[in-house]
Amino acid sequence: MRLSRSLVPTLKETPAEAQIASHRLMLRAGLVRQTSAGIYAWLPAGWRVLQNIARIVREEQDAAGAQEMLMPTIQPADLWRQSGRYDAYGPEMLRIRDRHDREMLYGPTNEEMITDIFRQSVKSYRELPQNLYHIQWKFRDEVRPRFGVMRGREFLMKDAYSFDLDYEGAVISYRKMMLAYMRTFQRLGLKAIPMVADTGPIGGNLSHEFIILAPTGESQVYYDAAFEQIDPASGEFSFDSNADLARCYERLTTPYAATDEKHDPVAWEGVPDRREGRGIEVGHIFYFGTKYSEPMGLAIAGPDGKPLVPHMGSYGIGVSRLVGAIIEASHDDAGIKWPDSVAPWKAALLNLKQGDAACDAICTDIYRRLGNDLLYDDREDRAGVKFADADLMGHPWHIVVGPRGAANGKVELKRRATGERTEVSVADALARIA
Ligand code: 5CA
Repeated sequence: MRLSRSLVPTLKETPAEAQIASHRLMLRAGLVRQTSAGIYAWLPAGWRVLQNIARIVREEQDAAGAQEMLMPTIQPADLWRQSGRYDAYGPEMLRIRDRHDREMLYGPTNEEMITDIFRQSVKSYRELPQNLYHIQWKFRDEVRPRFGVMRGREFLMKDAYSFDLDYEGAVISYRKMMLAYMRTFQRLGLKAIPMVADTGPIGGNLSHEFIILAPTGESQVYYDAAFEQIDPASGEFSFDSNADLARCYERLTTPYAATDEKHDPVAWEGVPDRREGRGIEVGHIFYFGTKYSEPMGLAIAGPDGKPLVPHMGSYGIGVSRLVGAIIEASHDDAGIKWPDSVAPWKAALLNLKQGDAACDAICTDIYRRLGNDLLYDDREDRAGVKFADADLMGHPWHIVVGPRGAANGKVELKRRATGERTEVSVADALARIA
């Protein structure tokens, strides 16, 4: 993309309303603009990041055997009356009436809707287990929306729903999701810790939150330092058999049991190197058995011909919250440092002398080769402005083209994460970025 033709409205000044780094940087780097309290428009750069995160989430859900679908944002109140949650949910639910005076709502989550779809379509135990997910906007009328997209009112969530024949099956589905989550967060450049959690309005009796460490986090967490050595992409972790999954679960949850103060006491004996920190919740998984299937009348034919009520779980990832969380975990005074996997563009191309024949020729050549992966800063601005904006926007690589180097066919390549700079040929620069 050419920056001179793009809506990437960067700000020099720090917006007064933003209290934490990610919120400030998301506004300053032109990723989002607030349109109402807790509701944001995603501008081109922010939307690219959001889509990159969603793609990684999707790939890991698919790898764990979940099926993607799409449910609507607007739901009938009637479904929530059947589960008994319509009144219980309270003022966080945005309730709407249509022109026929029918009660509707903007979905805060989809347990009822997926249970309804499942009960219409699935008749036999032979069709289980299944896990269905979608990546869809949610609305929760939070009392105090704050920290930008971290606690919004409208936000993007990946929510998955598993259906199993019994408790044992449901535990396997739960463990698969736990491993898929660990892999997802690792690919996003984050270290996530599974923490035993309250189930709140979703219900059930087995639940973990996934917390990433950041000083501005809302939860206090304690964890074993050994947790930092875990690599969920290594051969030690696999979905291949139930025994593998049991071992992974064990390894991810004990003796590294990380928790907040609410859940002490915890068995910390034998944990030699206990750490504590603040954390941001980026995901939450629940097993809740027949809490929705039972009252909503979801029953299928079991192996013995008798009706069987499936055991369910649900699994959420805060896709839009992750944009803020990644920035909290990865920035400096100059701006964002995007991990390669989610950056809006792989590289920025800084033409320091627009109109210089050699500079323009090299830039045109690089732009032609990298195209959509590149943000070409072709504005008529001073070099200092271009440097500052590239650091603020946090592109993993900066290709700097100035008249002195260009005359010899050289460019300067900067790695944003480390600040390292080298003078290289165009071919070498392209090879390193690839
Ligand atoms: N039905 C379950 C699992 S699908 C559920 O809704 N779980 S949840 O309430 O914990 O939400 C899942 C994830 O969505 C959270 O871990 C969090 O990362 C994200 N989330 C929740 N509320 C907000 C919000 N107000 N703004 C941004 N993200 C949010």
